[in-house]
Amino acid sequence: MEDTAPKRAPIIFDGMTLPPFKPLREDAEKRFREIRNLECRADDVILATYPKSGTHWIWEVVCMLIKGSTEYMKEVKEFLFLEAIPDLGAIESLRSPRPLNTHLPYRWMPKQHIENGGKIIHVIRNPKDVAVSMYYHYLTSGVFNKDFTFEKFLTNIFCGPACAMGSWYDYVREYERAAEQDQRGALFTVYYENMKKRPQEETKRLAKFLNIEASDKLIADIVEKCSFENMKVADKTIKDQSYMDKIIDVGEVARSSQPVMYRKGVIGDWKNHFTVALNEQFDKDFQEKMNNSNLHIQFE
Ligand code: PPS
Repeated sequence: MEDTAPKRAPIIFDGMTLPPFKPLREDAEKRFREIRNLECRADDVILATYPKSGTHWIWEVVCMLIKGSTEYMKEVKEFLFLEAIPDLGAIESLRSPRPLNTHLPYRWMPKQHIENGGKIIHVIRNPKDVAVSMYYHYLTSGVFNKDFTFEKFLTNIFCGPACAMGSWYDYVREYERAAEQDQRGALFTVYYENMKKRPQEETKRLAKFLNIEASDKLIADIVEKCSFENMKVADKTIKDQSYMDKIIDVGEVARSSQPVMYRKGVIGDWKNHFTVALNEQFDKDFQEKMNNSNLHIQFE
């Protein structure tokens, strides 16, 4: 059964359009300030991602590394998603280290976490695949009508303030600057594409960054458990999806038979959606905006 979600006004704050989680719907500025002023522990780990960059994937990997076990978290990733947690004070009762996650830009990251030199993992995915993934997310959750084309999305929404969390460029460049200024090695960058191509090696790098001793067997088992196919099944069979009803109003998202989160999980699906003209225009824009960037964005 498919339905179309009733249209509600977008939530806009600090030049960004925000996902419709209840705390943001109620008072976005209040939640942003609560996050900025969050009481942090020295060993908190914060996963920071632009939407559709592989947050669910890397969060599960990080959780398994922290636990030293390949058991899936029963909780959905949103259970520790700073923007969505109904009462942020609830995380005080959690055991350390806490694998928190957020889509907030660096300027809104918890001050205390930064002062502590607390660990931040920033996941980057190439913006063409992010755009495709986000387009389908909006389409399946009823934000767009079925006749809203990818071309319209790319030209009118993606990379502007109407896009979730604003422009991809602003987001990744802000984290890039923070990483360049980070003297303590607290900000770690993971590329979605590297994780796809060399999951073993990248998972080992993550373990090292987290100061976790992990055997090759544990790393291999985590890679297997966190493959796209296995996570897609776990999402349906293991995760407590009822939590989503606590953090998002039923009327905000449409029901759909299409998967919103575990759609394809590949590199390069953009090739099936960009026309030659769209691609040329995108590449031109990309060159200009990433002109002096040292990020290694991989489109295939
Ligand atoms: S969200 O809504 O912003 O939290 O989404 P996010 O989790 O950041 O990104 C969703 C995309 O990540 C893909 N995904 C994976 N790819 C590879 N391996 C694994 N295990 C995996 N898990 C999730 C997911 O399929 C979404 O990408 P698309 O291209 O839409 O399939």
